[in-house]
Amino acid sequence: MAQPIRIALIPGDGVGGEVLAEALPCLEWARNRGRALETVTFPYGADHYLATGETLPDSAFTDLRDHFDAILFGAVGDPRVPDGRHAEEILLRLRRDLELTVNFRPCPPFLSVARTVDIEVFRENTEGSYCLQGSTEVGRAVDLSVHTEPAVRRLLQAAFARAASLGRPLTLAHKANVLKHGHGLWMRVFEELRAAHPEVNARGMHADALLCALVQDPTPFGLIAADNYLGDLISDLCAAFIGGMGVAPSISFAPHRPHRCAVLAEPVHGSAPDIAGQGLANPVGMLLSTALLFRYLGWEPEAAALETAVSDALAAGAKTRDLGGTLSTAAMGRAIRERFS
Ligand code: GGG
Repeated sequence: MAQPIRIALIPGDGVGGEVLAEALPCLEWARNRGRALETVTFPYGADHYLATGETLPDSAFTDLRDHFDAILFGAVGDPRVPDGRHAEEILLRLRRDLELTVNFRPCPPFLSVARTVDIEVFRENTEGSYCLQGSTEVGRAVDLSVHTEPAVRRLLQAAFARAASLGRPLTLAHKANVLKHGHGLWMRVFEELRAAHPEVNARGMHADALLCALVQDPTPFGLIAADNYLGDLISDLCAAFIGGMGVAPSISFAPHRPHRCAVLAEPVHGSAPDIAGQGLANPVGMLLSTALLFRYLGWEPEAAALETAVSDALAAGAKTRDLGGTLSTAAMGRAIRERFS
């Protein structure tokens, strides 16, 4: 009998627990279809930090790293922790120390609200301006932006491989005209891979011009690769083309698999403390992230069924408040699940 896939559940803060709760019946459904999986829930988030002073203890990190295959994450961020320390030490640490270099943020066409958009953002997930190195002095603040060739190469290789397999264009967002060192490195690796992949229609584009072009007409774009900061901004903009942050999924993975736990799926949205606890959050981003996790695990029928169920539910008019509807988080989850084939 195959060893079960061990999935760690981390609801985190705010609406994280509410949307993650809607993913649990999907895991149960996959199990009932014969997928061997087991789950363990971890308490890390603002409540746990405020009660105990612990963010993510080293023992928990090593347990996640060595004894789990995947993490399904809700969201972090809480106004009671204004410096965001717990968010850094939980989510950003997991991404960094599990070496989850590739953050894949697709905007699937069935979610498009106006024009048909089919963009996939490949965001470097572990370094750049989010490397958490810097200093604040009187009148002077520094945030370092660190780019290493192995991480840049891993991210771009994943993007080129995907572009080649789909036959779709790839754009690198950069500001190498100003950020000569960091983005100069990105350009060098990009040009090398472009030469190695003549079959991919690949180009670099200054990020400011790219944002302008995206807002004017997102339809010609296929895949977009970017560093951590630009990828964060660009993927949120792209989420707006498909219905907003509530519907946008993401999955982060380590293509080089340095540890047993090499994947973390989470919705793009944060903890949304303004609507937390009211049943107003949209579970679609979480459920589509769960579908991405199923696909990563090789469970394609379950991934496709979940995506189809979301697409059908939306097409039938099932909508939470952010999409102009009236359904609660739980009612939206049910409307999707009742369409499972
Ligand atoms: N589910 C995504 C989430 O919780 N985001 C909150 C956050 O702190 N994000 C930082 C980032 O995405 O870089």
